[in-house]
Amino acid sequence: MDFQKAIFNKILPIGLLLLVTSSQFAQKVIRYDLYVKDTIVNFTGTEKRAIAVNGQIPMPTLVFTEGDTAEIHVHNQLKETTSLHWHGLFLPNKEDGVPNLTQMPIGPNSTHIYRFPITQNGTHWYHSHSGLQEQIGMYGNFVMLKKESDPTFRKGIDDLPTVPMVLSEWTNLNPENIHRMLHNANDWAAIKKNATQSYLEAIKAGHFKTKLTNEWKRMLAMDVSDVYYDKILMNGSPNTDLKSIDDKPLKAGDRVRLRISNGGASSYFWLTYAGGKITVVASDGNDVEPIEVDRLIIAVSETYDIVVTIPIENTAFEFLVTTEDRTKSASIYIGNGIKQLKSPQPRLKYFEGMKMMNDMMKMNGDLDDMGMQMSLNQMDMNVVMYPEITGELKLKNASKKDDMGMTNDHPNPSETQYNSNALSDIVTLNYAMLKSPLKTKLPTESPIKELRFTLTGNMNRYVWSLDNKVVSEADKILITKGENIRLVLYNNSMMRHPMHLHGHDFRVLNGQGDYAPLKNIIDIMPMETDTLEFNANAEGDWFFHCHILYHMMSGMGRVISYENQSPIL
Ligand SMILES: [Cu+2]
Repeated sequence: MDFQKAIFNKILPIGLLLLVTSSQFAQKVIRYDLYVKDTIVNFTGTEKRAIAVNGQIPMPTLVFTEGDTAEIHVHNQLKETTSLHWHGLFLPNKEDGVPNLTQMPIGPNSTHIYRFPITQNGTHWYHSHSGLQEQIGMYGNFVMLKKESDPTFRKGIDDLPTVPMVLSEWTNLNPENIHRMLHNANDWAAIKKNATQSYLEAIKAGHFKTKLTNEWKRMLAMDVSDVYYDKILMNGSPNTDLKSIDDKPLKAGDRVRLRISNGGASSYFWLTYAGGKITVVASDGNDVEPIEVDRLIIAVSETYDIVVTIPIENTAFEFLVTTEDRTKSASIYIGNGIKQLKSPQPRLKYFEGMKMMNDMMKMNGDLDDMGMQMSLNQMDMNVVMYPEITGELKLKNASKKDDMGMTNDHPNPSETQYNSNALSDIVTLNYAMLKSPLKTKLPTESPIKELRFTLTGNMNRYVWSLDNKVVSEADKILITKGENIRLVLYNNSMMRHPMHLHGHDFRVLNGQGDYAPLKNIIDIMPMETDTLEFNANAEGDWFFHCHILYHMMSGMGRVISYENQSPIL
């Protein structure tokens, strides 16, 4: 009795305190109603079917503050089922929005309510997880604001004028046809992009032998992306002016924070700015120590928060978004006055890339083990194709040495040969440069479970998988609550893959020790190995998959499932 009384006395004041605080900072329920409906768009002079939410593409930006409760009513006015996934969010598994895994699909003419507490802050996004709907409009930004009272609130960053921005692509082709054509190994996309490596072009460019070798290895024309797109969109438009934020005109000296999500289905984008350096302040919704770069690539489904400055008066500076294959771009002009353009990213030198791929491939089409550990996007094999980087010359010199039969101290390509930061004055962001401002160490007392996956695939048949199995052929990956999971991912395919884990952030082991950055997407280039860690702290069935839409639809993923949990469906 005395014991209970003691507790009661102790609890009482705390209870009163809670009462006071809850009246001061009442938990707000923020409700959004989203109407998902067929629409007709015209981005290219041709009318095409798309899906709009509340009449717009992209879907509306949803804004919350950490501590709110989100209540999102999804009204499906399509003739087909739909779903919405809240990318990068920590939430109860049943709210995760993966049809037939965490919920039943939302049927036509029905409403589904998602309700979950907002327990984090940062730039995230949301999209349909049903079929190929993401390709035709179902993507939008999802912003969770940090409270000013938050000890991690960064003055000069978290209080800057801010613009949410979702990048995407538009194709006039029906995505179902794209998917079919990719499986038919038709090189229509390359033809349209004028990047086809025909014999004639090969001879002209003096690379006939390279082309022949390629054919012999049964390689298709090499390409850095799968799909041809008609337009690149920033917040739904290829060209926009940003003259003011919250009705305040932008002027010289102003710093602007862009919350950028890559909502594209299969495109990577280079980000460059005509007004100088780009300061990266967050990735995948997690703060990083500010870092200045000249350019960065944003992988499919990643988010970056960046800060740019308007350096001089009466000028609008181009912020340029260019597809990785450099065939298309979109721009936003930041500021007021004469437009200062960013020089376009020069066209890729495909033959240089093809020749290099040849050198790296064995006769059976597998990649050669280059005898060095590649990871974290530090060595970009595409560097030989970037005219703006001086890499080509050094590579030529290296191979000349070999041709002359001279002893080579470094039989394998050296790190510098593919490191754009070592080869030029341009600073390119890579994952090793990201550092969390806070320690991200996992609980030390937890047991470690290591899971290894090889990213596998075949460009000719367009089959993408993990360990040569697609998700439907593979068992769920069982983990136990409380364990520390270490994921070691090796990419043994010819394409890069942005791997995404639902419901958790992982630490990227990138040499920053206790300050390893937290992300929920890791882009893995060919031949790279990356190691990720997370604490298993959220029960449920969580999808782990490549976020290139057509790779995911081909089966490149797994379900990571907590043991001994009660089934959801
Ligand atoms: Cu992929």
